[in-house]
Amino acid sequence: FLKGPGTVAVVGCPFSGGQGKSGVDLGPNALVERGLLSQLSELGWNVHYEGPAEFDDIPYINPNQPGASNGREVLPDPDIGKMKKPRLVSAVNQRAMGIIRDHAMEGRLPLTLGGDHSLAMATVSGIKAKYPDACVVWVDAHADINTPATSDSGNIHGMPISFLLGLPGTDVAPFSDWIKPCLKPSDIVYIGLRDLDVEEKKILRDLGIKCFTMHEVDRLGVGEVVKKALKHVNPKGERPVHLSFDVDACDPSVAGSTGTPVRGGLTFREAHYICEAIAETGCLVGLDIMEVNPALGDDKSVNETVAVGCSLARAALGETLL
Ligand code: 5AB
Ligand code: MN
Ligand code: MN
Ligand code: MN
Repeated sequence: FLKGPGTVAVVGCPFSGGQGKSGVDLGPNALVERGLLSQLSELGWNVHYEGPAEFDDIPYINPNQPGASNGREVLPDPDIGKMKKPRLVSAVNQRAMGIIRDHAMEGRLPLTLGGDHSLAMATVSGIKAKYPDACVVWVDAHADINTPATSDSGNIHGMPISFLLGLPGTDVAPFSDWIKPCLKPSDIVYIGLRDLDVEEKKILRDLGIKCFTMHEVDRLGVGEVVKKALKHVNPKGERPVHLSFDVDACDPSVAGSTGTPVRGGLTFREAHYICEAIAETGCLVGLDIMEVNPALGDDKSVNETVAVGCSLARAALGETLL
């Protein structure tokens, strides 16, 4: 698979429908306007960018497009079970998946800019279509493994992993029209967890999914944690790696402008170290920078969070490699 700087396809996904706070749809443009594209060029990457993905024509009430949009008829999107905006989230992800899969098929490394983390349904499905053996490193304060039945909030950004694993209750239309369960529990490892729902803990235990919570980061140090995490999913260093980074993995003092901040997160260096260590493996085939919300927090927090989103992407794409 990919070695060294090749072509990175930046896929902006301005979408907030997987959760309740507006503004996370502004994340992709904020990262691009901060200079992400030229920063990646300077690292030696050939940067492919076609502007943000278009979701405005998707015919369901879209929190990013108040009222009817583009003169098109807008359909209602009532809850399915506890799931909020299920048709919209499914349609957006189905479209994003096609874009990401096609970039991967062309040999580009998709860098998806969220947008809320429901978009990982698209990113992981798209990467798995090209690299069936890919493993996933999920860096997040949360496990995002609720099923439609276990979720308290109904927010689909807390559920993408359950769909990718095909857990009970996820074989439901419209998602089942396009998502194939493509992950096994042994294909994923978590780093940074510290805010899990009771039912999520039970799922993680029952499936034996490897988790490095903040407790392990404290005990072992981030260096040892990443080493063990990579050894778990990629023992021979032969598997393609997809890194899904939710900026709320970082401490709120580092990345406060995000919808679900949780105290006690990764420091600036710990967060970057994880990305650097994955860059060092030479196995990275897909990258997500998710949940940057420039509408939350004061100017300082927004500036720092957007800057961290850019620097995490650079770190994962080899900024510190000699
Ligand atoms: B994020 C919570 N577990 O299901 C839920 O930010 C939070 O993508 C989910 O990690 C957080 O609503 C989703 C309480
Ligand atoms: Mn997340
Ligand atoms: Mn999170
Ligand atoms: Mn979040």
